[in-house]
Amino acid sequence: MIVRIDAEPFVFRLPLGSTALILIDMQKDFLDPGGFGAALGNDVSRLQPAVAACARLLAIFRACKMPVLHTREVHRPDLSDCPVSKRTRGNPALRIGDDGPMGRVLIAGEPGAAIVADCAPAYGERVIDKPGKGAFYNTDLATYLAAHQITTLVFGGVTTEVCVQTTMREANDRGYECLLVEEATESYFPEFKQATLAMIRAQGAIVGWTASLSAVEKSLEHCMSSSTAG
Ligand code: C5J
Repeated sequence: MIVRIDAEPFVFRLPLGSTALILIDMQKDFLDPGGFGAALGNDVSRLQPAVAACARLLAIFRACKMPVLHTREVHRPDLSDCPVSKRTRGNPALRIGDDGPMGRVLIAGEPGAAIVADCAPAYGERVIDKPGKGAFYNTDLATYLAAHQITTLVFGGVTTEVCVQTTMREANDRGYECLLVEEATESYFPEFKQATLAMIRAQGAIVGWTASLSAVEKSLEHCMSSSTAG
């Protein structure tokens, strides 16, 4: 069954049986004070609105019994998967792998690398650890999606113009139909968020679609109530 969502630049067709939600990097290291985002000089409070919206998307997809994936931008403790260029770029207060208030920055297993409580993965939901900005680079995401016959991805997460946009472009190039939920993504730079939304849907959805959370909710209402009934 195909559900139609009121989206930009035109209606998004969401096949119920082959769509997954993918939440990008809803990690303490980006959202909380003391992490990587803050070390780069950003005001992390700007990302907070995405938490409630992503939590709502999670509730919708779980109620519809549709697959949910989460990504985390993390590196191995020995940093063997972190290019020197990534670690040494710029002049952050803390570099990847340094000890910070939430443990070693962007290192797998450290407190800061965890997904924030309101968006925490539920049992059975796939978590993709990724060393890059894009979730397809050096991960088994493509294999997982192919094995589960997923053709369509609904996106939320942070930050809009970095890991969300990079992953959406990677997915688009691989033939996935991609929808970004506007309230479920945030940037440290509001103007970058708006520019990214515009870029994605420009030229007849050259990268994908965007839609409001309420439009997604409205279109999936029926499936939520029929999945939870009885
Ligand atoms: C960044 C991300 N901004 N998840 N990562 O470095 O967007």
